[in-house]
Formats: sequence, C-alpha cells, structure tokens
Amino acid sequence: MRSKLFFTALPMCLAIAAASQAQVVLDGSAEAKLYGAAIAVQNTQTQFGDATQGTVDFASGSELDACYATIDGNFLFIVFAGNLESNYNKLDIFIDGVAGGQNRLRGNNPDVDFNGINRMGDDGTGNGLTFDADFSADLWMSLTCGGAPLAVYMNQAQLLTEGGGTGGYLGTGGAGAAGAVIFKSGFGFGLDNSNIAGVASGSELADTAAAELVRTGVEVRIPLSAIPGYTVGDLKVCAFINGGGHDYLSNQVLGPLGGGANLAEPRLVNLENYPGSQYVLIANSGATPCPSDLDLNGSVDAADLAALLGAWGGTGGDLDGSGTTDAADLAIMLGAWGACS
Ligand SMILES: [Ca+2]
Ligand SMILES: [Ca+2]
Ligand SMILES: [Ca+2]
Ligand SMILES: [Ca+2]
Repeated sequence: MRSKLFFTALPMCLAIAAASQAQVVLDGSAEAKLYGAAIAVQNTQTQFGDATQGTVDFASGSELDACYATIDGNFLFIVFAGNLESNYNKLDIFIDGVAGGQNRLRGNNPDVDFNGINRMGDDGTGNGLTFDADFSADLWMSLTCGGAPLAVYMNQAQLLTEGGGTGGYLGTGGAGAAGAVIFKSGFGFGLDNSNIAGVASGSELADTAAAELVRTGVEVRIPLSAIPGYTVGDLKVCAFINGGGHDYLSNQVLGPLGGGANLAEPRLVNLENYPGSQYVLIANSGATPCPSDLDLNGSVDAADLAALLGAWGGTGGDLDGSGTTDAADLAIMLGAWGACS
C-alpha cells in the first residue's frame, strides 16, 4: 500500500519539479537567461585581497565585481559577483524599497550578529554610516563564511525610521549548490567562491571589462514581504565588504567608489561624499501578481497554507508587511484562495 501511494504521488512531484525549472537556482551563480546583464560593475581594485584559488568553497580575498538581480514572483534574487573571503569578513547588504527607513544608520537597531548593524550606526555622538541622499535603507542582510568544512552564516534586520524593528540570525549553510539553503523565513543564499578574475588587488581604477564578466559569488533570495511596508515599485540595493566585526569598511562598494582606498571606520563614512550613487537600482515595474502564492505554482492552495503556517511568527508568510506572519496574513491568504487571476 505504501509503495502504491508513493508511485501514485511520483508523477505529481515530477510535474512540480518541471514547472520550477525556469526558476532561479541558488548556486552562487547568475544564470544568464534569468538574470541578464549586470546592473552594476565594479570600477575599483580591491584592498581586501584578490582571490587566486579558484575553489567554490574557499577564497583568500574579497571583491564585488558586479551585481545582477531578478524578481521571481514574491522573491528578489541578487547575485553579488566576486568573492567573499573565507575569514569571516562580512558582505553587508542594504535594501531601500519604501520612503522612510534610515539614510544614516541609527544605534538602536536589532542586536543581530554580535550587534553588527549597530557597530556601523550612531554611537551616540551623531555619527553613523550615511548613504547617498536618495537612499534610505529599510532592510539589512549580512553574510559571512569561514572554517573547514566551510560554513556560511546569514543574518537580517529591519531598519525602521525610528529604529527598533525585528531581526535575527537566519541560519547556516555551505558552498556550491549543495550548500545553498532556503530558510523557513523565505530568505536564502548560495555561495560560489571560484572567481579568480574580475578586479585585481589595489586601490586604483579597475578593469571594468574584466569585472563585468564575473557571474559567480554570493547569491541571495529575499522575500519581498520582508522589506517593511513594500508592495510595489523599484528597489535600490547598496552592498559592501566589511571587516569581521562590521568594523572596517573596504573599498569594495556597489555602486562603486571610482577608485580609492578602504573607507575604514564605518561610522564615519558618508557615501554622499563619493561621486555617483553607491547604490544600484533594481527595476520592478509589476506588482506582485499573486502574493499569497508562496510557492509560485499559479494557485493559492494547501501548499501555500502549509508554508504560511510553517513561517508563523517569522517573515516568510508576511503578506501585509507588518513584519511578522500572523492571523492577518492567514486572512489575506484565505481571501485569495484558488487560482491566481
Ligand atoms: Ca543561481
Ligand atoms: Ca527606505
Ligand atoms: Ca579578482
Ligand atoms: Ca555618492
């Protein structure tokens, strides 16, 4: 009886697998078909080491060569092509999706990753990392990796206008497609550290043609519902490589700096002082077509309900942007039950 049920269910599983083949694979690589061309290219050599190993799970340096992004249903995918050194240096990522948020990082954000976000923020003297004038961060994520076998760790926090907010440690995984993880919250990542090309070591203007060819690095999966208050419209992302304690900003920033040395103390950095935008625009012309369809199979059904209940109290099923998955989100899902129109 058990085996009969198994074989009955098998064709359905295969059908689901086939339907999802066109979706993004979290493997640390920007598939050309899905991601298209780079939306930002590095123009500054790296002062955080030029990786030379060519191994998926180890890199001796960090660089951000290019940025690729795509939106698939309710999720934003971004590839930060380059390397993240296997020494617990940080890739800090900031998303701006709505008015409000923080143009200058406050000191009262959630205590996540050994209070890493607040290490970049106001220490009480009115400083704090400041973005370009037209960028106000709403969501922060950070990735770091090290050890043998390699472990990758991911954290996130809301950046609300008055601080506070929620955040936390998302979890851990490894390198390559096998090490990629999608957490219960809907966040996920893939890491491929095999790049040995891209920008070289230094603080001069970089070879942008070489940087633009890199398509492997850190790939992240972000539930659009995790961006507080976001429903529709273009997004901005600012990313940089930082020291192990979020305490020493590199010269690997996207949008790029236009040459120059590491920026050092994060609290004293004002990106408005650097020419051009130290953020990247991610165009999103369409509204999320069917936000309750969490698994993107075209209908709101029992699988979505299970995903929502599984994310209860987290952000993975947060349909109304309140920051948590609760009864209000359940009501939205039940109201949208059936095929997506
Ligand atoms: Ca991929
Ligand atoms: Ca904002
Ligand atoms: Ca390089
Ligand atoms: Ca600027």
